[in-house]
Amino acid sequence: MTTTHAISAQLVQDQNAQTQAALQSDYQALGAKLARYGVDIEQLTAQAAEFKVALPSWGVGTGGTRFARFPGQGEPRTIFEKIADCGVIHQLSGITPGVSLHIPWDKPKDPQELREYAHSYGLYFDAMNSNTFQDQMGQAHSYKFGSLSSTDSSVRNQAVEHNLEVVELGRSLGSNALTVWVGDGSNFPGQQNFRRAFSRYLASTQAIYAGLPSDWTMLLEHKMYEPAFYSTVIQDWGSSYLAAQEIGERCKCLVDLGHHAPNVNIEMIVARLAQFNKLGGFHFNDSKYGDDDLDSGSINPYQLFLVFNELVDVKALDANFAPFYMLDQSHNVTDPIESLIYSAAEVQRAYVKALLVDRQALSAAQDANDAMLAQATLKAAYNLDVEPILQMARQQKGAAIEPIATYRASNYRQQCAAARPAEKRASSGIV
Ligand code: PSV
Ligand code: MN
Repeated sequence: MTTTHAISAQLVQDQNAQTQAALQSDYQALGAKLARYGVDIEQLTAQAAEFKVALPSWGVGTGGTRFARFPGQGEPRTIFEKIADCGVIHQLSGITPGVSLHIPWDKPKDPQELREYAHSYGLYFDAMNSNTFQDQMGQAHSYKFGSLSSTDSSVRNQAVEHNLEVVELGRSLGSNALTVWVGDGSNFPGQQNFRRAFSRYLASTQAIYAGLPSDWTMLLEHKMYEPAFYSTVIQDWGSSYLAAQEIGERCKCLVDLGHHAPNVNIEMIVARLAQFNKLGGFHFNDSKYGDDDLDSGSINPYQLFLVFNELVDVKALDANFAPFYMLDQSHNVTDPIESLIYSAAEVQRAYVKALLVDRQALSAAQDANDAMLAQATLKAAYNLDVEPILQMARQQKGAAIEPIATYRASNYRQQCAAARPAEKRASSGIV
């Protein structure tokens, strides 16, 4: 099947032609520098080119807060338009072929049609997300007081059924993972019995797991607060780990970088979960205060690098280690397509820098308790500018050397503004 490109391949080529000479010279200079350290730049470029991070379907529309949403122009109105936007992001970045759907937001009438449509853009479906944190029109029971952990068995059954429907749909779309995040929790001390709520959650997730196809993974996403502001049922990685451990081998933990208290050592959580084979996936984003859902790498790129430092370290010991990588961001003031292109590259950058860490030197410094040399070894990799590697990987794939500039030159957003007149929508909300 030939891939549909919303932006003409000729335009990408013409744009690339303008920066090709500069890239060649930067790439050669970096290659020579790396060679002095015994690193082969071609090998790094090949690894950068293989890197993938999935797009959140809900990220291509303008996000909002609980106060307001300020829609952008030409926003996607249907799942097909969202897929077309994801196609553009992948065309220009070259590293986002997976799309993570959220059900019922993205529920298609005809899954086969959607699957083929996505394939035509060179896209496939990554982990499926269920939604039992909102009530939908015509739903029999409300999730106001929780879903999988509700005190009411009819609510719990409805939430389990919904997850099983999402799995069924995901099966027909070619996905192989289910991400479960619930808003269950409490707003007041005493409102909920912690142990009983957790037991009910476990029984419900066990029922979902029992219906999971044998080649699927179930990902449990923890979150410290919001929408519940006193306690949440899967509040932290400890609760998530305990649940995943109870539920079964193919049940793992998903780390959303924004779902922790400020200053928590997330890279250490990553190491802990990976050591016990329970690290299943990521929702990448960045934050300053809470679950801000800001663009990956925009606030603390060093933390992102330290997370990848752990991931690369684990992968060196276990070739089968392959967590699901997804972006989960809310774009309130930027063009979501630009944010997602830029963020995907930031995650890829953190990965490539982590590949550059001299692991032997780090290990030796650690064993010798040489704190200065250990941290300097990490910084030596982090401080290298690997942009030419990312650019070369994109160019080799026919993606854009300068993806944001190429996107702007294409006028894709202006075309969408004309083709997708704004619809009347609620003015607040998370997405
Ligand atoms: C919750 O904050 C979350 O991180 C979950 O992954 C949801 O599925 C997503 O955001 C969108 O609401
Ligand atoms: Mn998330």
